[in-house]
Amino acid sequence: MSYELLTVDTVPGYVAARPALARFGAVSRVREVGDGNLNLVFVAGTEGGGGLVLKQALPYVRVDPTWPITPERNGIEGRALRVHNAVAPGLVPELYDTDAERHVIAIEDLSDHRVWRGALNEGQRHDGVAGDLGRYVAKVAFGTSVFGLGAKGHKAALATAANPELCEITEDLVFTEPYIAHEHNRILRANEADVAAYAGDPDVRAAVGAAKLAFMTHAEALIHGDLHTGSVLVRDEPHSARAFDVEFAFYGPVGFDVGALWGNYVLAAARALVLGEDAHAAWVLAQAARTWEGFAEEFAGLWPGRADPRIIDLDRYLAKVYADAAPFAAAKAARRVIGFSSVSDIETLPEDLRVRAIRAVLAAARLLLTPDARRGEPKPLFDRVGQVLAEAGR
Ligand code: SR1
Ligand code: MG
Repeated sequence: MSYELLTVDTVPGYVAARPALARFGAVSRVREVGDGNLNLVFVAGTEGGGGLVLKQALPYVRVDPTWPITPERNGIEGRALRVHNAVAPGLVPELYDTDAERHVIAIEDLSDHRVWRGALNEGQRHDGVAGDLGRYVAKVAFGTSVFGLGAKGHKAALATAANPELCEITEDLVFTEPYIAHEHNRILRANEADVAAYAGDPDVRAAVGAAKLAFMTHAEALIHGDLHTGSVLVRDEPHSARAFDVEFAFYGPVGFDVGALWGNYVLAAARALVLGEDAHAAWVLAQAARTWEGFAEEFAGLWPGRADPRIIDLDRYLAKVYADAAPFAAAKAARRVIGFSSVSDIETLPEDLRVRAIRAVLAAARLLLTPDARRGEPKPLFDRVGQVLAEAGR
């Protein structure tokens, strides 16, 4: 290892030695709270009462140390977070410091928030979050794209934001491994036929293949790149929603961020339905329209006078994002019930309910991969998704 990893004991000295963090004063207490797949995360409280979070990249996957992964992703995250703060302030954590030698970023302490996935699993409703996230995606989509930056600005920004290693993880884990026999896949015996039917369907494979090509080639904006409900922090009083963990950020299709949210609403709804929480499932699925409305309204509001109408018509671009989002949602939901890195929505269910939830998610993914799902409005689409989930998850 060519750099020193932080520990709860070394964080106070580390913070004291960082000029950019001098305003926080002495660190008096430290907790390691990382629960994701990749990084160390420390919450540091100070004597003055303020706090900050240090996120350090490990040079391997935290949940599988035999799997090397570049720590340079930390610098990529810092650069993306700086940009996202500029275009979408208040919707992401503030960035205080970046350390390219130790692969650490220091960001705002949002300990008074909680991870949205956990709240959804408990049946909690945080109204307004889905719309905020749509607005976040729109601000980033506009502000980092050819629409907000112009042709040369877009090309210059694109040249500074390559993230090939983390893109490769997504290309493999989301778009490839669930559709082949792979050691990462974890499939319950009772779901083997469901997965085989889904992954072996030529229409499914063609649609997922087309989505993968779009992910790899549509360099529209500096998207979040991993916008699942575990990458969102929420707070009720006062209301707040923040997207975090932007280490997968790259110039990609805007519909991938919308689709990631939609796919995770499908997972949350499948959980609720097999638990008999029908009203919660309906609320969760209604968030797909809230996200889309937030996105479309914010994007349309940014458009007049700023985007060059000779490039593309607004409605056509919104239709393009929508058409991309549906198959991305399918791929993002399906990967969580077949391949590496499942989610607590599904994993914490008793096995008999997990089998039904997985079957339901795959049925919903099939629907989202159909040509009809790529046009229209989210309300009828996600009403139909709810019906399919309920029927398949019986
Ligand atoms: C090896 S990384 C596995 C997953 O964790 C991240 O949250 C991304 O979703 C990635 O696919
Ligand atoms: Mg993450």
